[in-house]
Amino acid sequence: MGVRRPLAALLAAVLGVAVSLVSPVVAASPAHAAPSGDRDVIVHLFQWRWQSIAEECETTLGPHGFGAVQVSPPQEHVVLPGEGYPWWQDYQPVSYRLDQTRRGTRADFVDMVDTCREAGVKIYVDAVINHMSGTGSVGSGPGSAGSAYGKYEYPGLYQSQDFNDCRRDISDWNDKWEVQYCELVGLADLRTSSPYVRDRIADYLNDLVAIGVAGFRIDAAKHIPEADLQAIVSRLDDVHPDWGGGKPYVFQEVIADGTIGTGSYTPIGDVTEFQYHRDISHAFADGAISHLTGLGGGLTPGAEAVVFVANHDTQRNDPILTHTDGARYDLAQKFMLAHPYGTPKVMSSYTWSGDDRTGPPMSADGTTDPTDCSAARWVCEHRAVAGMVSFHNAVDGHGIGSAVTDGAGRLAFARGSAGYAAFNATDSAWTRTFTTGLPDGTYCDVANGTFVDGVCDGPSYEVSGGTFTATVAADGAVALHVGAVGECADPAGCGAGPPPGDGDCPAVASRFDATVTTWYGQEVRVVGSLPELGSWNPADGLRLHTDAAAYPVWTGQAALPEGARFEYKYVKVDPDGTVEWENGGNRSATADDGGGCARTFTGSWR
Ligand code: LAG
Ligand code: CA
Repeated sequence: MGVRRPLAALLAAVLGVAVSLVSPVVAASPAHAAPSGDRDVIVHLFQWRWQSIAEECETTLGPHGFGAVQVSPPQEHVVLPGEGYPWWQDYQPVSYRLDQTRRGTRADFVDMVDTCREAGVKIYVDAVINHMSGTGSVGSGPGSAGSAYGKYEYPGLYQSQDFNDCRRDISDWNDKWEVQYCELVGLADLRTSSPYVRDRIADYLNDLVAIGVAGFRIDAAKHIPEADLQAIVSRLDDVHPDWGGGKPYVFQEVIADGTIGTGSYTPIGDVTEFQYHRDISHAFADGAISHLTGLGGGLTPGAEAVVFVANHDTQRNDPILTHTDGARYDLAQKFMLAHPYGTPKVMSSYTWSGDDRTGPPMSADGTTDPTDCSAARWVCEHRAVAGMVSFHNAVDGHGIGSAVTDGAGRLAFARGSAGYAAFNATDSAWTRTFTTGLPDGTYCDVANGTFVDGVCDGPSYEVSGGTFTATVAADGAVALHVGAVGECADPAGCGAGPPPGDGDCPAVASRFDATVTTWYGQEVRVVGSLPELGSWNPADGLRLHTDAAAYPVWTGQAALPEGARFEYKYVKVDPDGTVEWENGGNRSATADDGGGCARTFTGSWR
């Protein structure tokens, strides 16, 4: 970090904000549509209303450096009151109108795309293009926007000839033809080999591109013959100039098996890597993460893989590690953001109990409620990992450097000289000194806080000689990077950093022993970020004293709140009030008692 100047420090103390000489990490829009480089992190705001997504882009996603939102399918869908308006209504299209879904109107959708773009966040649409509706509890219209329909009959759009002839469920999943030409859970399977069908799908997707949508998740991609999907993607228009033009970003949902692998689809675009999901989830669930520096080895090349800990299907059908696992799950999502393999997709869930058809919080007519992250059912777990998005962006291009592990549930590694992260998937704290490639300085811990516009709201650590010592909490992490250099803006509110003390001291009797050579009449003070140290105002700093026997050691004492993290410097004050600050960066420390509610801080003038 740049040396924090007293004036800046004073302003920071007065205004309650950090004044940093380092520019914020929020990057400009990338010059290309494909998510490479910084700002490629996707968050799936599963089932969120368009207006709620717009607000989240402005308040949270943009400022924290998220790259894109995967939104739930925006096309008109079946409405199934008899099944309690399940979430999966969306996956049964009845037209490509955006006019009215349970998440809002076309105007709401357009406003969301604009608002998010202004916040630097792309919208990726979940494109359901393999099929239309099934028979279900309601086999015919109207759909959410009022369109009449029946299975294989969607007036003005598709008729019977636009569907494949198999017209029964896929039964033999080892038969590639069946997987691609028969029906996935009874859903009318589009004849995507037909130019007419390809054009209709492309019209829908290009309507979205014209609105400003920057990419697509291709639902059930494995069930669309590769050549058909290629032909559809080749019809796509270029994205909004703010995203640099070029083709939309495409990532395809391919659950690879022995019959169809991801490699069949990578010539078309990126693919979801489900084996990564299984590997990372089992590792964190089992507390066996020591080998994860190699995560992704042997899988789809990372540059073509979209990776995730859980998605909306796996959290229901085949849960390994989900939001119900709390801190351990958050830890896995943080790890995903720290590790270089793949394009990370962070999940954001709502809860349900019992029936996994349960839709999101909704009104009586099945319309989705606005998201309220403080309400019971919206989990909003993406917010718990927001700081790690800045880590992901800052360390881009740096591979995994030196790593340390306990051989079981603890692993820490460098990302070159740009970052360092430690993970503890055990039930007890992990204290050790880590050797990093980071330049010396004070770093914001973005695993436990965030760093936005130069303001750190988490703990901070001093890297000195390339090393720092930390206590990584049970199921916790610590992550430092060169884009988040600075100490906590408000030490009292920054939560736990290094050992915060055991809470048994009303205050820690903190003694400062400073070795400072002075001329007669000068005095020495300790000036720092706590009120007891003058809140960076030398006039209010802690006065030190010396005598003939002790000189040049100056000593003073202050009662500091136990666990308080603070920074400070020595100053010399002349009889006329002139202040001389010592050189170099701020000293940083924690008022943790080594027992006995007392602590001595020692140093020499620089
Ligand atoms: C997907 N990826 O390939 C989605 O990620 C997944 O969530 C979708 O299934 C699936 N493909 C089809 O787009 C979801 C539910 C299914 C649901 C389906 C259609 O997981 O359970 O099927 O959406 O709404 C439901 C019933 C079935 C019924 C079908 C047709 O569960 O029993 O046969 O509707 O009526
Ligand atoms: Ca198909």
